[in-house]
Amino acid sequence: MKFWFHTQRKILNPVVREKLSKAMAITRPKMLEDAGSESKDIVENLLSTGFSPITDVISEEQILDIKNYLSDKKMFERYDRKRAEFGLNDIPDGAHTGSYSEDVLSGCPHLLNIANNTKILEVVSGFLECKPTLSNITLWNSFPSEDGPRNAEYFHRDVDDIKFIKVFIYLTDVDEESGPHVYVEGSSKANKLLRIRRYQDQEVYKEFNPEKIRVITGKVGDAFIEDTFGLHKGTVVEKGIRTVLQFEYSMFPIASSRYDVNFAEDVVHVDPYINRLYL
Ligand SMILES: O=C(O)CCC(=O)C(=O)O
Repeated sequence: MKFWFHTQRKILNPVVREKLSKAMAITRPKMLEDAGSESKDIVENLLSTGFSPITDVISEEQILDIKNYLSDKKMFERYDRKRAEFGLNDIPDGAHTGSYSEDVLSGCPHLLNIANNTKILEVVSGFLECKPTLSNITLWNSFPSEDGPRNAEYFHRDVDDIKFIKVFIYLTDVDEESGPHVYVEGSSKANKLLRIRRYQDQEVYKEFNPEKIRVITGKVGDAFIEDTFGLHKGTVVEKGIRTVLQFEYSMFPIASSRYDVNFAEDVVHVDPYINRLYL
């Protein structure tokens, strides 16, 4: 798994990545059900811009249950796992993010159900051209901070597999001040700013039409699906707490995820191949 992960990270030309992913898709199991027209439209959007909203993937009750469950759980700083864990009532100074561990998430209601939403799986399999592998489940808070951007609050590309896609679900209202996600439409196919590193805003604005830089605000429960090989970032939160649930789907397992936890909920109803890393 590690060998493949590091090999594909050396292949950064989008055309070569696309050709290789198509060849790889032939070796993967296929999705047998035909996708609905809404899902097909979303796939078209993803292929042309790298981004699409996706509606009706989570219910109000599910959000309430998830928040209730997480209310007394500890978090870790997403990009500094060695720091002491903390709760929502004792967020340390300087923390930008608080992420829940795989152990905590494995007991959280509904997550596997939502990850297996029919529309999501239709879109993801259409995009990947094979049966997807659910390869990461993340849920984190972003906190207000005054010391400028850090880590994923700079533009960057994810290079997790030869082809992969992420679903983001806002679990709080997100306006311009609450750290909206930002995506550069068309950048997943652009042959520039390809090195794996963080980019300053000015570098991105110099290379891409500012009209293509999409700031994604939304209400609690709003969701979007994104090819995060394209340039993207979170923004620094000025006010409030932004909570995001994220699922990643790829062709192969990804080396940065932990797969030693069992999300036992609803196992009867989900596809054993798609969910094999979490069951
Ligand atoms: O916080 C955000 O919106 C950005 C997250 C991100 O970069 C990622 O999950 O790949």
